[in-house]
Amino acid sequence: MATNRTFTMIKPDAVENNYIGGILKMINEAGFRIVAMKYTKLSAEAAGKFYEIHKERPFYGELVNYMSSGPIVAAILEKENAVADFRTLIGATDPTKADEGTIRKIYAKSIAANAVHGSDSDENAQLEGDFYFSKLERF
Ligand code: IDP
Ligand code: MG
Repeated sequence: MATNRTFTMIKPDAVENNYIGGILKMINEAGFRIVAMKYTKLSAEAAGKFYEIHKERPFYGELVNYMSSGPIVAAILEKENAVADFRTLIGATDPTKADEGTIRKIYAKSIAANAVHGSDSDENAQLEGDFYFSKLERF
């Protein structure tokens, strides 16, 4: 059954390019409510742990380096059908293949530096939210 929450990160390239405001505006205008949010930076160790499911993929090292290269914004978002609707809002992993009007089409630089993360399942949304936020940090 679909839950009503997903997890996102605004990635280092988008933070560096001052796109936090633009991306949050798109998220709010698409009807997502912010449940939890923080501006933080992943250590290489934490990024490695967060992306452990991709450990065997050829780009894992590059991904861990990149995700620990600068600050990010992490957030839990709420909306009906949150996981699927957020994946639609962000667009394809590769911004050259992302639909017009999606966050990645507008803000992403490359397949690696692709502006935002979005959970791919309810189960991962729960795990990823728990990675960053305690119960007291959710509203
Ligand atoms: P997703 O973020 O659209 O769910 P995943 O396949 O889960 O895409 O990959 C996780 C992240 O790994 C991507 O968002 C991107 O930053 C990075 N990534 C995916 N494929 C490649 C690639 O072919 N080269 C470099 N980085 C990649
Ligand atoms: Mg993914």
